[in-house]
Amino acid sequence: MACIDPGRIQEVRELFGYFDADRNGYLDPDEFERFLAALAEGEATETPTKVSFDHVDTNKNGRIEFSEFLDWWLGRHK
Ligand SMILES: [Ca+2]
Ligand SMILES: [Ca+2]
Repeated sequence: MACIDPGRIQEVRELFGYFDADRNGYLDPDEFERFLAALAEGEATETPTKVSFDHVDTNKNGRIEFSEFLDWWLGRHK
């Protein structure tokens, strides 16, 4: 990960924290569903991308850590 603006990371962290409803530091599938639903609404002008939980959960442990979320988000919003 080269040259990522720390402000950008902070933004993503807040987003992640907002949808981590039980504050355990991970997004479970339910929390991720809610996140996608909110994302789809916010992206009315774009084609909403259907993203599967497994796609973001790169180490396949059944929960999305912040690092996984960050990598996915930054890859998606270049
Ligand atoms: Ca959680
Ligand atoms: Ca994971």
